[in-house]
Amino acid sequence: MQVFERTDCPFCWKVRLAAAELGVALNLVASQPGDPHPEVKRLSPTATVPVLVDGPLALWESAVICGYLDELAGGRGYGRTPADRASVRLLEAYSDRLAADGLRDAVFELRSKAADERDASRIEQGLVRWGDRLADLARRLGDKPWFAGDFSLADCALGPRFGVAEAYGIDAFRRHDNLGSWFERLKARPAWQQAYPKQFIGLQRA
Ligand SMILES: N[C@@H](CCC(=O)N[C@@H](CS)C(=O)NCC(=O)O)C(=O)O
Repeated sequence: MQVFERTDCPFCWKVRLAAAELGVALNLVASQPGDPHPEVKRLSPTATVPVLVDGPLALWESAVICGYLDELAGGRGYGRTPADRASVRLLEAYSDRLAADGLRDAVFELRSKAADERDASRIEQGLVRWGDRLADLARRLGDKPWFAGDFSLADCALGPRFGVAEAYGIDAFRRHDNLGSWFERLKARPAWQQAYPKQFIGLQRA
């Protein structure tokens, strides 16, 4: 199975982490930011990564890709009961949409501009949104070890958001003890090292 991807993209990172946790081997093909691989343009109507190719099948939404990998691996990654599975899918949607939206502006400024060119108010407003998401996520996690109780693909989805934040020095999540402990537990899993990005755009400037 081939996956066209960008090493720093949190959606791609989620797919790599899920695959590593599920024990599914992927053949990764690099696509460049802003200049997608020709196969990505051909196979994905959104021209976004990740794109998974398995024989005649081409999948271009990370949540659909994770669902496919989970089914290939036996279907336990999203939980056992229909209610568990729906809850994990909701947490994944939360990560893909709300957590992503909370973090995007601050990371964009930090990674693509020199320090003296950054829009401080955009960073500040972005961090306020991210802070609101963190408070909500801390409440959802509560005193559970993992977001859905047992380890699941919800943790694989949320982990890279925190990983990106950490890489760019946005460590506000540590103000919530439970989120900080959850993230350390996640980082201690062997799959985390296997899936970790090779580089982050513009990090030398951050
Ligand atoms: N909903 C999509 C979002 C994917 C997405 O936004 N990918 C970004 C990278 S993080 C992308 O491909 N941007 C265009 C580019 O890098 O050229 C998914 O879950 O797969």
